[in-house]
Amino acid sequence: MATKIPKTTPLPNRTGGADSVVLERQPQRTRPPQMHHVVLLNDDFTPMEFVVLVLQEFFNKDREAATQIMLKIHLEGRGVCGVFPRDIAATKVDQVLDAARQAGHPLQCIHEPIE
Ligand code: TYC
Repeated sequence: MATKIPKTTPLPNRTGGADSVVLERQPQRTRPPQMHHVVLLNDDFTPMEFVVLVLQEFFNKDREAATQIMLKIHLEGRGVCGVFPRDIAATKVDQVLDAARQAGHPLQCIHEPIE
């Protein structure tokens, strides 16, 4: 009768022994998505009320916060409306520009990577 030779398949969780295997930690390969600011720019023609409505509709601001942001843009030239991954930021920009053009306002909106 043949003698059975025990199988010694190297397993990651074996400890010790000449045929034991040590797995090295792999460096992290995925990075969190780069975030973008969506920024509204001031102009002399878009009504303040329209900007407030845009901030409420597309950036989920309450009326108070929307008014503060609108005034900051009016006084400083630009203001951040929200922070999103790039694709969502691009969609927000499209939504704002579509709404502004439909209403006949020259409002400008951009997105830019943070840092
Ligand atoms: N400056 C505009 C006005 O006086 C108001 C305004 C605010 C326009 C913010 C654009 O992103 C803007 N009617």
